[in-house]
Amino acid sequence: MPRLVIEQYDPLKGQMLQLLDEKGSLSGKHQPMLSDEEALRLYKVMRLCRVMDQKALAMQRQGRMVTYVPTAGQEAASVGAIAALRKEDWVVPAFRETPGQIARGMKLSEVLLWQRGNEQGFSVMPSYRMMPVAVPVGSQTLHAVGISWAMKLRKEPLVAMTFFGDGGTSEGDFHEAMNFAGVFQTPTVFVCQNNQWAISVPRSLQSASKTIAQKALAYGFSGVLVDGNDLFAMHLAAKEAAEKARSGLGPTLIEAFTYRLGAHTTADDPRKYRKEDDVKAWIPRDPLVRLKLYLEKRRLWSEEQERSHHEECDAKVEEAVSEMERTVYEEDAIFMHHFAEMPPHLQEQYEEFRREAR
Ligand SMILES: Cc1ncc(C[n+]2csc(CCOP(=O)(O)OP(=O)(O)O)c2C)c(N)n1
Ligand SMILES: [Mg+2]
Repeated sequence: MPRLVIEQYDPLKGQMLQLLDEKGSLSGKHQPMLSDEEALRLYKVMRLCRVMDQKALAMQRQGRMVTYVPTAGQEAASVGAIAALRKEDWVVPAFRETPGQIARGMKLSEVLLWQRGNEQGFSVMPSYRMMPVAVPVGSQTLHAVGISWAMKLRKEPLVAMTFFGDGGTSEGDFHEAMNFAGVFQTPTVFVCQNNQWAISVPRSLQSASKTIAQKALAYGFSGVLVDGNDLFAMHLAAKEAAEKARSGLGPTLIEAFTYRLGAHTTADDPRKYRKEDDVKAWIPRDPLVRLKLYLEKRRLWSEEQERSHHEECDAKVEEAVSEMERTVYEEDAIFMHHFAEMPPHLQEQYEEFRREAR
C-alpha cells in the first residue's frame, strides 16, 4: 500500500492537510478525490444546510422550536467526511450534526424533529445507516466502536464514522473508545469537529496537547490534523481513513480544524465570553465562500445559479418545515427508541406514564 496522504502530516508538529486555500485555489501538493460534478453537488448540499440553519434559528426565535444547535461554518467538515462513505457504512453523530444528517440523505422534515421537542426525532433510522444524535457529550464514540467491532466480527467490510467536539475529547468515554478501537483494531473513523469552543470553554483550556489529532498516537493508531473548512481535504482524509479501516488496518482520528460561527445553542450568548474580532477573522475562511470561489473560477458556478439554487433551497426548507409541523407528536416516543426490547424498569415507568396520561 503506498504511503497514505494522511500519514504524511505529523500531528505532533501541528502539520495540517489543506488542499483548497482561502482564495479558492488548489495550493497544496494533493489533488481532490472528487470530480467537478461531485464538488458541485456537495456545494449545493452545503448551501442547503446553511439555509436550513438560518431558517431553524429564526423558527426558534418565533417559538416554533424548543432549541436549536447552530452549525454555520462547520458544513465542510461533516459533508466532506460523509461523502467519503458507502451507504452501508454507519454514521454516529453528536448533536451538532444537522449537516451530516442532510448529507446522509435524511428527510429534511425529520432532521429538525428532535430540536422541536418531538422524541420521534431520536429514533434509529436504519435506512440512512445513521444513529440518532447523542446529547451526552462524547458517549457516541463508544457506540461507534461497538458498531464497528460488530461489523468486524461479522466480517462485513464496513466502517463506522463518529463525530464529536473538542469538548468531547475530555470525556472518559472518548478515551475508552479510542483505547478499545486501538487494541481491537476496529474499523472506526473518529472525526473531531474542533470548532475551538465547548460552550464557553476555549480549546486552550480543553487540553494541553498541541493538537487533538496527536491523541491517536497514544492509542496506537494514526491521527491527522485537517483543515475542516476545506471540503476537499476533509473528503480526502475521510476517504483514506475509511478505506484503511475497510481493509482491516484499523481506526484513524481526524481532527477537523474549524470554527463555530454561531452561538453554542439558542440558549447561549457568546458575546459574553468571546471577542467579536475573533469571529470576524474566521469569516473569510467560511467553507462555503471558499468552495464557491473555486467553482466560479472553474466556470462551474455563477451568481445567477447561486440565486436560483438559493431560491430552491428556501422552497425545500419551507416545505420541510410545514411537513415537520404537521408531524404528530407521539407522547410514548420517549420510551420507544433506546432498547430493542423494553427492560423491566422502563416497562414499569411506561405503564405508570400511561395510567397518568389517561
Ligand atoms: C456528559 C455531558 N456533560 C455536559 C453536557 C452539557 N454540554 C452540552 S454541549 C457541551 C459542550 C460540548 O462541546 P464540544 O464537545 O466541543 O461540542 P460543540 O458543542 O462545540 O459542538 C456541554 C458541556 C452534556 N450534554 N453531556
Ligand atoms: Mg466544540
